[in-house]
Amino acid sequence: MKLSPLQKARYTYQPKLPGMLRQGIEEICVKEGLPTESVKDQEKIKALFPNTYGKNEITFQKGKNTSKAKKQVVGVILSGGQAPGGHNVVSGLYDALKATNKDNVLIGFKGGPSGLIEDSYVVFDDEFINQYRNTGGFDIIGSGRTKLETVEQFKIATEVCKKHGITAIVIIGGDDSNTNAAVLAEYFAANNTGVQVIGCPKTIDGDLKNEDIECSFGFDTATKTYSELIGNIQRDCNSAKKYWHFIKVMGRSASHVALECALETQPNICLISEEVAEKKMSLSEIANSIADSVAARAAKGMNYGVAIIPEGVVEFVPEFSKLIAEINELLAGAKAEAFNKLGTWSEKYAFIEKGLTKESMSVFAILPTTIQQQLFLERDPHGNVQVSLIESEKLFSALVKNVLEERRAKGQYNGKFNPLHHFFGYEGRCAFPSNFDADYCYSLGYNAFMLIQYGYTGYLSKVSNLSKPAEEWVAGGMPITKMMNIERRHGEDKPVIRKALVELDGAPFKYFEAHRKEWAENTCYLYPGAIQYYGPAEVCDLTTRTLALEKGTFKD
Ligand code: FBP
Repeated sequence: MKLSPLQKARYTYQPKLPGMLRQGIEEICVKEGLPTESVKDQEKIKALFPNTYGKNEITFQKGKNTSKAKKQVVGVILSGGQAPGGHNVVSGLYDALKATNKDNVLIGFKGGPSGLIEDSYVVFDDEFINQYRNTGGFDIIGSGRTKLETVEQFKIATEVCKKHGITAIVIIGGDDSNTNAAVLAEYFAANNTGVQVIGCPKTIDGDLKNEDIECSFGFDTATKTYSELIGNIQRDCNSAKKYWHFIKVMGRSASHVALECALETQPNICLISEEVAEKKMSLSEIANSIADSVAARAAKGMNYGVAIIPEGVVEFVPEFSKLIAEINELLAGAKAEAFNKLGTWSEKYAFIEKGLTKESMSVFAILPTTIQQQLFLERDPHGNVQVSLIESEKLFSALVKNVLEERRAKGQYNGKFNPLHHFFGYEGRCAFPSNFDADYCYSLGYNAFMLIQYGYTGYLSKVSNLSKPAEEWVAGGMPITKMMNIERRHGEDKPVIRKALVELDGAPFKYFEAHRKEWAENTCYLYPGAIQYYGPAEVCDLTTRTLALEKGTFKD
C-alpha cells in the first residue's frame, strides 16, 4: 500500500494519555465519587433503568489495580456520521485491552450498529490496527445509522454476544447512539447476560456536551478544517475584493460548528440558529441584518465579505417551520399523487397557493424559485420536506439581494453584490485528527477499557479538564442515565440524552455578540491556516476557542 508522507508520520505519533493513565495498567485504580441523579425527570428515568440508574461517578487515579483478572472479549461499534479520531478510540481501546492481557480480544462490528445484529465483524490484531492509528475516517470498520432500540434487536445482540463470548460492547456515537447504549446496558443487566456497555461521545456537531462531557470528539478537527477553508476564502476575498461568500457549515440543528468557526476566523456575518429561534426572527429580518453589513461595507468601498450560515438555521425561523409543516400536510397521503401529476411549475404553484394559509404563502412567495421547487422535490420516505437539504446559503444570498435592490431603488444603497456559495461538511469529517482529537480519542478508548475491566456498565467514557495540557486531563466515567431526561419523540415520551444547543448566555456566544458589529462593518479576518501536527504545543495542541472560553482559559 502506498502512503502519503503525513500518513507515514502519523502512524508513529504516540497519543498523549491523561497523566493518571500513564503509569501502566497495573497502577490504575478507581476512586468512587457520589451517586448520580438524572438531570431531570428522576423518578421516570429511575423506573426505566432500575439496574443502571443512580450509579456513582468515578475517576481513575494512580494506585494498585484491583480489577478482577478475567479474559475480556470486547465488541466495538462506530455509529452515525464520521468524526475525526474514531480510529484512535479503537486503537486506545485495543492497546489497553492487550496491555491488560494479551489473550483479550477486540472485535469490530462492521457498518455501524447493524453489524452487531447481522454478526458482521472483524477481529483486530496489531497489523490491522496499526494501519489506522491517528488517521481520520471510520473506514476501519465502517459506520451506519441503524438504531439499536428494539427488544427484538437486543435479543439478537444477546445471541451474537453469547456466540463470541463477548463481555462488553463499546458504542462510539452521538446523543442518540449513547441513549441507545444506556437502554442496551439496562437490557443486558436486567437479563443477566453479563455483557457490559460503555459509550464514547462522538460528533462533529458538538451538541453532545454537558457538565460532565466537555466536548464530543471530532468537533476540534472538523471546525479547524472548516476554519482553515473559511480563512483561505477570507484571504481571497480580501485580495480580489469582489465577492460576498455565503458559507453553509454542517452541524445539524445546533450552531456550535458555525460559532466556533466564527470565533476562529472573525467573518463579517455568522448566523446562530438558537438566537434566531430565541428572537423569533423572520426571514426578512435576517436578510435585512445581513444587508446592513453589506451596505455598511459597501459605503466604505468594500463590496465583499463572508457570511457563515449554520446548516439547520431555517428550521429555527418560526414562519419557515410553519410553512414546512403546512407543506407536509398539503402533500400528505394521496394528495402528493395529485400534485405530482401536475405538469408545469405554474400549475403546481397554483395548487400550492390554494393549499397554504395566507401567512405561509407570503413566506413561500419571497423564496427564490429554486428553493421553492426544492421544497417539493426533496422529500424523505415519509413524504416530509428534508429541511437539511435546503440550500440555505443560496436562500439567504437571494433574499439579501432582493433587500439590496429595494434599497437601491430608494437610493439607500449604491454598492455591488456578487455572491458565491459554499457548503463545508464532508470536507472536515474525515480529516487527520488534530493532536487534540488524536489524544482525546485515544484516551477515551483506553479509558473505556478501564471502565470495562473494573466492571462498569451503562457508563460514558469521560475525559475532562480538556482545556489544560493532556498531562492534567482527568479520566473516569459517568452513568449515561445522569445525562437523561424525558422528551417527546415521534408522539411518545422517551428517555434521551439532552441535546446541547448553543447557550445564548454562554461565554462563546457572549464573546461573539460583543465583537460581531465590529466584524460586520470592518475587515477583522483571522487566518487560522492548516492544522499543525508537528511543532510547538501552542500551535499544535490548542483546542477550540469554544472550550477555552467556556473554561475561562481563552487569551485574546
Ligand atoms: P452525527 O450526529 O451522527 O455525528 O452526524 C453529524 C453530521 O455530520 C451532521 O453534521 C450532518 O447533518 C449529518 O451528519 C449528515 O449526515 P449524512 O452523513 O448521513 O449525510
